[in-house]
Amino acid sequence: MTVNDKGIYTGLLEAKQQGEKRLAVLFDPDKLRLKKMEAALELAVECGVDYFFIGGSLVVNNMLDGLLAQIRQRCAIPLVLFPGNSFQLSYRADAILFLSLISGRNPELLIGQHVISAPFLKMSPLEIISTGYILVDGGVMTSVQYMSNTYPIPAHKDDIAVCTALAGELLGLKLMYLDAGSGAQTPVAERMIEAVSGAVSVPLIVGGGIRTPEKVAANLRAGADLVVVGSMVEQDPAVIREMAAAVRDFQRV
Ligand code: 1GP
Repeated sequence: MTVNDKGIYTGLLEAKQQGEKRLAVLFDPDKLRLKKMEAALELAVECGVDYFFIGGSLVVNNMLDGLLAQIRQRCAIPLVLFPGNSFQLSYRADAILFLSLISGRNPELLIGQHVISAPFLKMSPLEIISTGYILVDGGVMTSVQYMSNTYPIPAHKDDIAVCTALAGELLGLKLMYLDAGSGAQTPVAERMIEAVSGAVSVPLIVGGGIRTPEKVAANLRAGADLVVVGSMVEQDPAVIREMAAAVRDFQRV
């Protein structure tokens, strides 16, 4: 639906300017079951999913390259790395969200891992999209919270989220990702999405704990430009249909 010769980021910027919304499905290589992945790929193509995000907090198995190759064989949906650490890199993707965990104060995830991966990325054909990653409390200890050793922003502290996103934008980060973490009990509230999207002009990604098409639509109304769904698709790939319909219906309104 959105493969853009000018690149993924330009595609996102143009979509934002035109008020178009995007949907990404997150595949965590550790959690994926082959049978479900095949169903998910088929539905993603059929329903016009815009991107696959690939990554996780651990990625303990050695599946990343294989997974990317498998998806690539079956469809042309852009593959965007969403790495939990500097081991989750591969030339087989199209782009990488070069994440800086700006809600946290762990220097490794603000700059340390970036230094380690910079030479690899500089040589790579990947499109590199610098992204401010803002972790918001999702009501439960998520893997990303534990693994990153950072405090998430409290769910009701919209002002902290806004100032964090603003600082990220002023530092030159090209995307903001508001995430309650995979499997969050409580997804990021619409009020916070609205506050952040009103404060920054870069495209806003929202994910973590999104379980219903209604929440997808509510996030888009609040100002999210791209919504990410992971766990629900892992449980039941059929949800792609209704999540994608929510994005499509939103564009029609
Ligand atoms: C996590 O935003 C993603 O970083 C997706 O979260 O797995 O809860 O959908 P879920």
